[in-house]
Amino acid sequence: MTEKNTTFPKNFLWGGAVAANQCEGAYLTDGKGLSPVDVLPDAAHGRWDVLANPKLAMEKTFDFYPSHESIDFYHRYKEDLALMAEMGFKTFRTSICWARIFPNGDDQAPNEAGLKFYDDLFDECLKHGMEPLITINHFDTPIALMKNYGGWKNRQLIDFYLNYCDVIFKRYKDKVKYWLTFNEINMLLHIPFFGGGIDIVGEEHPEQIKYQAAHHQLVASAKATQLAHEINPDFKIGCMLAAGTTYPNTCNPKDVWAALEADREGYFFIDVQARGQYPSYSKRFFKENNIQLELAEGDLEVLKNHPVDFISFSYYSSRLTSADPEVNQKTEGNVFASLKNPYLEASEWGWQIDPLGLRTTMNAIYDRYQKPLFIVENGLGAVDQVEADGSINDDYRIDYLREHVREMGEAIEDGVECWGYTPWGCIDLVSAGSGEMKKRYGFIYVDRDNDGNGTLARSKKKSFDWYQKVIGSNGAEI
Ligand code: BGP
Repeated sequence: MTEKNTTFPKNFLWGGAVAANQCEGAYLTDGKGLSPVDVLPDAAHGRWDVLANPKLAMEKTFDFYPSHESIDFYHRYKEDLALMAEMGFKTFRTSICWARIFPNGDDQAPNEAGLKFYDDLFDECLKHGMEPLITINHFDTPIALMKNYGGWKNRQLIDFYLNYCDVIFKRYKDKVKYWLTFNEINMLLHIPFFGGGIDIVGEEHPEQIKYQAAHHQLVASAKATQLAHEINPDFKIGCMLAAGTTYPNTCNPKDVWAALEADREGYFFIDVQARGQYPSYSKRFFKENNIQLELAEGDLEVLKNHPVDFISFSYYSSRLTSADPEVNQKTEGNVFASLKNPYLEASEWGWQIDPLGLRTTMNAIYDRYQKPLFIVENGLGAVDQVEADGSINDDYRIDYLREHVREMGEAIEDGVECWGYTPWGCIDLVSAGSGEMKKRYGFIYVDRDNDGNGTLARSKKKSFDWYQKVIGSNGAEI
């Protein structure tokens, strides 16, 4: 089915997104240090146990580490970027792996081989006319910084991060314009090992530790924004939120209030990054939860003076909550607790599908901050079937994306300024949550299974042609 849709701005940045830690593989190549995913098994070998208790990763050797080879993007990126260019990508989102540049995080000098890899990668993007959109830290704080410093709960991480930023901003000054300081910064509260290289097991007051770590990241983000603008005033620096509006379970005012509070958990971060100060509600929240932030001199000033240029976010689903704890026990889906919404279908992994929720989320964020948006993740994780003739007919993925593109267009018609759209996992890669290969998001299929078998050959899915048409018509044909 082809429909007309003419709302997208002329220079709209259509593209796709991946992250170093989920696609590169080559986990010890060219002097790379260990990253969190390198010590995590897949779901079948206890991934969630390790995520909940990172000490297990330090003590135990697991049978299978999907990220060690992943889809070997490190060696195959030229072929992959050529396919993305064939789809017409205007932008390509990936991340720099911190441990490729500073293997221990606190090294005196950066690792030249790591820097060279990203030079080549960005050159290749530019050769194809794709603007690199780069996440500085995508669940990727070097393991050594966790072991030796306790991760982001330690204020020293701010300096290590800024040192890393200084090196990459200067090195890629003329190649990369769009930067995101931390992937899904609010995920720090839910998966502290991924979000901050933090182990909170056995801690007396985990909330205190998490919010202190959050403060360190927020200060690091503001200082990085300052540094970036000093190095190149044309740089555009964004924050990145795991977004998705929360609906109240009923029109009971208590449920409505619960939904507002649930959304504030994520907005908390963006309020600081976009408005430059801790939100008014944080004072009460900190008091009631007995959280006392340790601030250094100048912290509040730096937050105030260096807000981000734009707001990026991932959107997979809306959420549903209730004020009644008994009802809320029946949560399901993603790492974010959500009740089952009877009006929505769900993916095989229980992620509820809500295209209109994207329009609502875009409007809510834009109304709140009045800064340009960038949708840097969206998509459907599904099991794909390769037919005897090699074709992959992922109509379910096309349906998902079509409806989301349609609603994104509606939001733009509503007046929301949106710079671009990069669906997640544009090429199949290792899932962050489950560590599996079988949860696929791509337009490009990769021949590799959950056990690490397969040739790693790439092939086009049906959605490849669909997305090519969407980009070619600037969203007019969906
Ligand atoms: C986001 C992450 C990504 C990505 C995506 C899909 O939270 O930023 O890294 O993986 O979710 O999640 P999953 O891989 O668990 O399906």
